[in-house]
Amino acid sequence: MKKLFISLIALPFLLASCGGNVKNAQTATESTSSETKVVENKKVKMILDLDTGVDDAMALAYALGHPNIDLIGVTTVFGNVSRNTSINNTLALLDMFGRSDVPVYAGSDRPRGAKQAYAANAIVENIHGKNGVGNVNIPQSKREVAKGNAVDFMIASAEQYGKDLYIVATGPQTNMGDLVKKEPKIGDKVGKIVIMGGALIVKGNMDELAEANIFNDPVAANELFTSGTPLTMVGLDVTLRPTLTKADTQKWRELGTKSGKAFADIVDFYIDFYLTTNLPGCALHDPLAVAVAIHPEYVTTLSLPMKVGVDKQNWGRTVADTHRMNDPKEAYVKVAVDMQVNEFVTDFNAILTELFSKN
Ligand SMILES: [Ca+2]
Repeated sequence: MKKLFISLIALPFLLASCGGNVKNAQTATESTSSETKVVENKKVKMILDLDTGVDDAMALAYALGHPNIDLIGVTTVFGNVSRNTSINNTLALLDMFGRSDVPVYAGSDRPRGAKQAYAANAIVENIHGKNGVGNVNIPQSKREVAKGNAVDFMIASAEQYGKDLYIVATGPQTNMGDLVKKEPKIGDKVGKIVIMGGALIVKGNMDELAEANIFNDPVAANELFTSGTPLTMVGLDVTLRPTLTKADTQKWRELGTKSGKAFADIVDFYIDFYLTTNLPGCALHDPLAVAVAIHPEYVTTLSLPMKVGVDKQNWGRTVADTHRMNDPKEAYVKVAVDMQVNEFVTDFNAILTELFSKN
């Protein structure tokens, strides 16, 4: 991977690691190993923007369990499920962890240009289950969705918390596109924006070019990527590398708690799908994006002027814009291209096990 990675560095001056700028590919690789113990040792406010399927559920659990994250709200979008199912799943999961204090806001229910609300198809249901949580029955919440919409909540939170606020979006980027249009300076106001989506140097998972979140609304993703908003893209280049097996979920089940048993069943459904691919277990797409917000040392990034294909041939392709390559100011998207797999998986398992042992 490292050899492949270094050979791909056509523009060394653009290379950066999340921990700070470095001068060339070799030092980038070295700096990754030297930064493995660097942790942002502060508690941050976080908003998650979710299309709550199985890996969003794991991302939510990771955020709730992480000692450095204060989850102040969840905004919802369509994707793995409809927007309304995303709301219901998020409310139910928050109840499961005794966190009915966390507000859940409605975001967009459809991609740009769609005439009707999005509904999941059979392919997505085969991955996440008809209900988005592996067809596992979890008690529905009696709580209502919060008043107000997702984007207004994000903007108000940015005003309130400023650089202490991190936004992590792990569904289609429709709400995020709306956000940068309504508040073009959002990137200057908040501490960090991280998204799960895209594929730079590996092929997509919808077709050769496109990753699913981006594929579901490339127009909105392109609005975000070309808005001048600094963000970190955590895509398939890294998210297919850490995996979870049924040996891991069995340990959750053996905790004997409600959440441990429920999550073991939910994630086993997801693992069953991945076992039909060439992976040994399920990928950890969304939780990795949350982890990278708090632990930038888990990934090495390339800073690039990114865009998203919106024409038929390039639908959903996340790629550097050759017309902006020579302007360093345009390289505001950090694309994760390498990662510390063991460090993340160990951290992820420790945090979820601790959370499940208490709920
Ligand atoms: Ca997701």
